[in-house]
Amino acid sequence: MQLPNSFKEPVYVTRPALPDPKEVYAKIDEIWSTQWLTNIGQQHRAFESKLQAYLRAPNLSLFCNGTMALQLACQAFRLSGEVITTPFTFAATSHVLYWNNLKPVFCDIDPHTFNIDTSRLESLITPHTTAILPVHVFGYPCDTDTIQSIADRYGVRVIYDAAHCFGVEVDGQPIGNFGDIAMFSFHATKIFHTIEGGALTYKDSVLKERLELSRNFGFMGEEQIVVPGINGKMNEIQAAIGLLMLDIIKAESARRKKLTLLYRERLQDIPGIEFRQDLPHVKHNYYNFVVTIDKTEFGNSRNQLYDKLKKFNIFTRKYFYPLCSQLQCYRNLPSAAPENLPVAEHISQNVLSLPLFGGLQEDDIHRICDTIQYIQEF
Ligand code: T4K
Repeated sequence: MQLPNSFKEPVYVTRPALPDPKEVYAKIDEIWSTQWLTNIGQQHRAFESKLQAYLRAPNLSLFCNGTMALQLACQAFRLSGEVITTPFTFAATSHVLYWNNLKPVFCDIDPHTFNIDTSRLESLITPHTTAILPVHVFGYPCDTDTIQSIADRYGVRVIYDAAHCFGVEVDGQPIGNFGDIAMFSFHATKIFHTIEGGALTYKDSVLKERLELSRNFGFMGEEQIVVPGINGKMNEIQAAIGLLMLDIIKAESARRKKLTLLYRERLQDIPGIEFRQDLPHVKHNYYNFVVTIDKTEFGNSRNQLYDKLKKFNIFTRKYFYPLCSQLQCYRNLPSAAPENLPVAEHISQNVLSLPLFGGLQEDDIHRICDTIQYIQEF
C-alpha cells in the first residue's frame, strides 16, 4: 500500500455545526434592538418552548452549561451520602458530585455499551446511597429498565447524564424521559450546541420552580431571595444560536450517519479495529465515531495509533482516558481501585474517537481509513 498523503490542515476529532452567519447576525440585530441580553429574555423563552417540543420533554429548563445543569439537578433532590456512577465519562460527571458534597461510588461498565454494568449495580448500594448517576456514553442508551427497577427497589433517584444524547430515542421514547431527570450538554463539541449550554428534562413539574430559582440566585421577584441559588442562566446569544441550530440539527445528524456508515464499511476488514453497530430499538444521533483497538491483532496499541495518526495531521481523542476513578481527586476512594473496574480499565486503555462531523467529506473518511490501514500494514 502507498503512503497516504497527510492532510494539509489538521483534522480534529470534531468541529461544530454552524448556522448561516447571516442568520446569526440577524439574530444579534434582534437582540441588540431589545437591549435585553440575559436573565430569561425573549430568545430564551422561545428556545425553551421550541426545544421542549422538539425533545418531547414534559418539562425542560435551560442552563449556562451542562455541568451546572447536572449540579443543580443533584441539588434539587437534596441528595446526600453516596451516588453510584460510572468511571468511564468526562470529568464533569464525577465533579458535580464533589461540588454537591456527595461521594462517588464507581461501578464497572458493560464491554459492549460502555455504560454502567447493571449486574454490578445492586452490590454497590449501601444505606448511604441516595442516587444513581449513569451516563448514556457516546449516545448509546443505558439499560434504563434495570436501572429503574433497582432504583425503585431501594428508593433512590436516577439522574441521567445524557450529555451525548441529543435526539436519541429508545423504543420511540425520547431518552431524556427516563429516570427522574436527564441532563443534555450543548457545548460546542456536541452535535447540537449553543456554544456553551445545557438543559434538564424531567417528569415532575414541581421541580421546575426549584431548579429555576436555584439557576437565578434564588430570586423570587425583585426583593426576595428564597434559596441560596447560583448563576446558572443561559444568555440570549446562546438561546438564539440554539434556535438556529434546531433548523440544522437533522441535516447534521443525517450527514454524520452517512459518514459513520462509510467508516464502518471501510474499517470492517481491518484486523483489530472494533466498533459498535446501531441498536435496532434505538434512534441514534451519530454524535461521534468510537473504535477500540486490539493491539495483538492490529499490531499497534491505541496510543501508537493515536501518535502515528498525528503525524498525518489527524487528531483523534482518547475519550475517556484516564478514567474518572484514576483522577488524583478520586483515585483513593475504595470503589476506584482498578481491580473493581476491570472492564472500564480495559476499554479506557484501548478506546479512540476518530474524527466525525458534518463538515468532513467522504474523501476525508477514505483518507483517514487508508492511513489507519497503512499503519496496520507497515
Ligand atoms: N458529561 C459528559 C458525559 C460530557 O461529555 C460533558 C462534556 C459534560 C458532562 C459536561 O458538559 P458541559 O458542561 O461541557 O456542557 C470537551 C468539551 O469541553 C466537553 O463539553 C465535553 N463533554 C468533552 C467530551 O469534550 P475537551 O477538553 O476534550 O475539548 P477540546 O477543547 O479539546 O475540544 C475537542 C476538539 O473539538 C478540538 O480538538 C477541536 C474541536 N473544537 C473545540 C472547541 C471548543 C472546535 O472545533 N471548536 C471549538 O470551539 O472537552
